Amino acid sequence: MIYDYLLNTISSKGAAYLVLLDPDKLTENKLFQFIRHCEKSDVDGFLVGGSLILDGEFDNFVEKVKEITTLPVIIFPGEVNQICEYADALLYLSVVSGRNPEHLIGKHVLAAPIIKKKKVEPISTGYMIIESGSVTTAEYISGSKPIPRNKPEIAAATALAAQYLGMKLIYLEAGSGALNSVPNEMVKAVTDYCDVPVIVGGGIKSPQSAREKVENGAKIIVTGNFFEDEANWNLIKEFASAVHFKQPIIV
Ligand code: 1GP
Repeated sequence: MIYDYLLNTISSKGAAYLVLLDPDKLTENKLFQFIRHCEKSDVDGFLVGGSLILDGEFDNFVEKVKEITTLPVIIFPGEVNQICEYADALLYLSVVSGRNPEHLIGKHVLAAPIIKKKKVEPISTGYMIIESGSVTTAEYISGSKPIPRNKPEIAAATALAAQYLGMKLIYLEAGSGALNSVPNEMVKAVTDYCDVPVIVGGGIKSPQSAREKVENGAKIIVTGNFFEDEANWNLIKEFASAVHFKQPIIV
């Protein structure tokens, strides 16, 4: 089970590091090289998906990723059509920061029979969109208001509600390519207040910033955009080391 794999990784390395693969931006050749780079750099797994994918070949993309790597591939779905049998698991996201019923139950009803048929492990996740300086794709597409970034108490109460509803992960999302990542104080407020592992992603652009999230209690860090620029690939290892605070840094 991928959920257990994540818990074990958190317990052995301190926190887990996942890289988001964007089907729209990675050509086949680049995908192969990038995944090899991530494997060598101690990345713990991949997320695939997003709020808006222009390329319709989602299933093919996931299949290709699985052919290249033995690391877990987890769907991070933006829509019901992003469910396929090649993935190991899927974040079964509820946008608990918003009040749009489609993203609280509507899409789930449509997705559930497909998930069962395709035998993908669903991991129930309370998805919280946090204001990050400008309107993000996640916010726009989900048709919901983000949590104000200066209101850590709202974030903490929302996360606890998600935990009490039985969700197994909380995802604090600033949005892909966000100007500002989720504030450290908010990460701390949420992780102090609830017991389920907290993922932090969106706008994390340095190993230092990743480390700060982990120091404030985040258990899984996600980066995506930063590695769109190939010149940044040599920093993947530094990101992984910053996240894996229980492991000695090997240069
Ligand atoms: C988006 O949290 C992820 O859902 C990653 O965001 O692309 O900004 O790293 P970035």
